[in-house]
Order: sequence, then C-alpha cells, then structure tokens
Amino acid sequence: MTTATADFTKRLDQTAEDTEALLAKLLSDTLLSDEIARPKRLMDAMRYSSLGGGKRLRPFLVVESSAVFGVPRDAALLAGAALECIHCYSLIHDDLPAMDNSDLRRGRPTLHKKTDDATAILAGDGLLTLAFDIVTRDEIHPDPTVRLLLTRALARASGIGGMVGGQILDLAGEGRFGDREPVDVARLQQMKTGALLRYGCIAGAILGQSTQQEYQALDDYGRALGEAFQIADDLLDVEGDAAALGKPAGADAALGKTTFVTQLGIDGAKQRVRDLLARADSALSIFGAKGDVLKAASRFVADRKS
Ligand code: GRG
Repeated sequence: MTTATADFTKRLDQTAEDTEALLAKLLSDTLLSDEIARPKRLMDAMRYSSLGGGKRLRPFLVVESSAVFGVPRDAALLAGAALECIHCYSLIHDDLPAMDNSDLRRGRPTLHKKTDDATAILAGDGLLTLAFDIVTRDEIHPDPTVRLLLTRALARASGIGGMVGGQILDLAGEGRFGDREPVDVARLQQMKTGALLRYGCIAGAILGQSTQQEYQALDDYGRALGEAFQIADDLLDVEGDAAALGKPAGADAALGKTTFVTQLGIDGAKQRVRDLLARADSALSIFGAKGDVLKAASRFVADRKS
C-alpha cells in the first residue's frame, strides 16, 4: 500500500467513525425544541438504516473538500451527516417493492423486509427532513447566507433536477410506466447518483467561501468522480461478488437495463474510468498538495469492490 493510499484509508475510516457517532447523536431519543415526541418505531427504523454500515463516502467528500479551505472539521462533519441522511433515505426508498424491490442492503435485510413498507417510507421521509434541519443549523457556519447556499444546493442535488428526477428517469427506462423510454445513461447517472456525490465536493467550496475558480474546480472534480462511481457500479454488477457487495450482483442485466457497460462494453467502460480519473486529477491541480486526498478518493471510487 502506498503512503497516499494508507493516508486516504486512515482518513476515510476516521470520517466514517466520526459520522457514525454524530448520526447516533442526531438520531438519539432526545427531543429538540419544537418537537413533540420522537416515536420509538420511527427512530428504531431510522437508526437501523443509518447506523452500522456504509462507506460514508459522501461525508468524506464534504470533510475533505472543506479541509482544502480550512473549514472547521465539526462543521464539515455536520454537513456531511446531513448528506448521509439523504443518501440513507434514498437507499430505503429505492429498496421498496414499488422501486427496486430489494431484500438485502449492506449485507442485512432491507428496512421494509425487517419492518414493513409504511415504516420504511416514513423512516425515509424522516431522514430526508432531518437532513434539512441539520444543514440549516447555526453550527454549520456563522453566516446565514452560507447556510442558505448550502441548503439550496442540497435541495437541488436531492430533488427534481437531481436524485429524485434521476430515479424516475431510471424507472421510465425500465418500462415501468408503459413502453421503455430511451435512456441517456450519462444524464441519468449525473442526476441519480452523481448529484449527491458532486454536492459532497462543492459543499467544501460553499463552506469555505471559495473563489469562483475553486468552486468550478471542485464542481469538475465532483462530476468526474460521480461518473467514475457509477461506471464502477455498473462494472460491479457484471463482475462483482455478491458477498462483497452485500446484495446480489447481476440486477441490471436481469432488468435489461441500459448502463455504461451495455453502451461502452467492459473494456470501453474501464477506459472511460481511466479518462475520468485523469480529468479529476487535472481539475484538482489548482489546489496543489491540498488536493492529494481527493485524488486518492477518486481512485478508491473507481477501484471499489463494494
Ligand atoms: C428513491 C428518491 C430515490 C432515489 C434513489 C441513489 C438512488 C436513488 C438509488 C440507489 C440505487 C443504487 C443502489 C445505485 C447504485 C449506486 C449507489 C448509490 C450505491 C450505494 O452507494 P454507496 O456505495 O453505498 O456509497 P454505502 O452502503 O457505502 O453507503
């Protein structure tokens, strides 16, 4: 293992540990002002799907893009926890019978299998709304305009023109609403999975009140990383190991889905990943050595086995 990889792994593990502790606190039974009660069934379900699993890649991107600008780590961790809440909600809803109908997630029964559909829908809703509670908190940044920009960017990444929009395009492409609709794989990916990953990267620029050039650099990096993440996912679906994935492989093929792999072939998809890594490195060049951890992050995303 190279020094850069070892340093990256240590930092990813540390952020995962800190995020876990923070989420456990945010999802505790302690009432916040204006809350009337935290119902046990709801809290247990939200904790089941948010704690004890996941790579915490999105919080890591927030923490490391923030570190480039010297943003206090605690503030970045809070913004990262908000993003992770959105990610966990999306996985719960994606697993539901009306969406992907999955039985396994992160090596455990999916939430609706463990409980029931209604509880899973509400736990997802609870995580989505909690994310917006967290990201507006005073501890994130003293300037309310910065908090507003961060919140609006999160809404756009998660919503119509981002993840939710991407999800409906994906379902339409599977033929869920009649004939299969033609799929623009790159655009679908940019919305469905790319938007949250890109948000993790621009969050640091927003919190760090960066220049426009620095923002653009993290934006370019985030887009390249997001696409590399999705291609790696498509490749794992073809070549991956169910035990490492924590879910069955081959789901895309079973649904006859158009993916980067069906469009480019396995070798073409791997070449595209290499091109994206070069683009990610080049985008980070303006940060010098401060961009090294993010460079390692894009390699991790491209080479991941789960
Ligand atoms: C239901 C509104 C709604 C959206 C769902 C992102 C998404 C949209 C669904 C996820 C479907 C899926 C499994 C896509 C593959 C890529 C992906 C997001 C994998 C899971 O992310 P990781 O690898 O997971 O970061 P961990 O478990 O490490 O957090």
